[in-house]
Amino acid sequence: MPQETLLPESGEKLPQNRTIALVALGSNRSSEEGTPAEVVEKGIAALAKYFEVIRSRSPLYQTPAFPPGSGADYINAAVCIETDHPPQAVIKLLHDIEAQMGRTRKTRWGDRTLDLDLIGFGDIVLPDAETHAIWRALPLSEQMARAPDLLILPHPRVQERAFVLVPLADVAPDWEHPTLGLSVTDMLAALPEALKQEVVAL
Ligand code: PH2
Ligand code: MG
Ligand code: MG
Repeated sequence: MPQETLLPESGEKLPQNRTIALVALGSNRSSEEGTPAEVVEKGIAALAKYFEVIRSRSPLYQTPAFPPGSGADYINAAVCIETDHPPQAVIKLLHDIEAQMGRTRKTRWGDRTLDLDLIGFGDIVLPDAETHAIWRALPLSEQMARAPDLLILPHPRVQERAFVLVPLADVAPDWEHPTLGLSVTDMLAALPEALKQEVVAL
């Protein structure tokens, strides 16, 4: 697909409408595109190409698959972007980049070539605070059984995942979760030490 069609309005500069978007990257399967580390680097390069401003990127981290025993170790990273585009357009672009890296979206929670998750988008809460709280409280078994067909922001699991919060703390330590009222630093501090120590910088 020609890049120009992905975000036709990407030439626009609307700094007053700019929002911070936080993107988490993960890969635990080699493909024609390369090893997980190479694919995550390619994913970051693709983000840098398509978005107006990349504020910062984290190093790569090696992390055990969650849930424990569910597969090979992941390579995870995070990127902080400034964008003029609405979250739906950003999600579409993330899916386009995943597809370019050979991801087929057949098995949820299965091994993946490249997973790009939109973790936060400024202080936006989607679809609404009440539905968001329900998703956040969902037990693991139900999370895995029910695929959200709507965009939920912030990502309903961000506060639980060391493999997301450790890289996020490199790029946006002060970003505040709009319904929990906690910064990335706060959420990371609340996680058990043992979980954080499993996230190892390469
Ligand atoms: N992503 C998942 C499921 N499990 N585990 C780790 N360590 N890192 C991930 O990015 C990850 C996972 C679903 O997207
Ligand atoms: Mg994911
Ligand atoms: Mg995903």
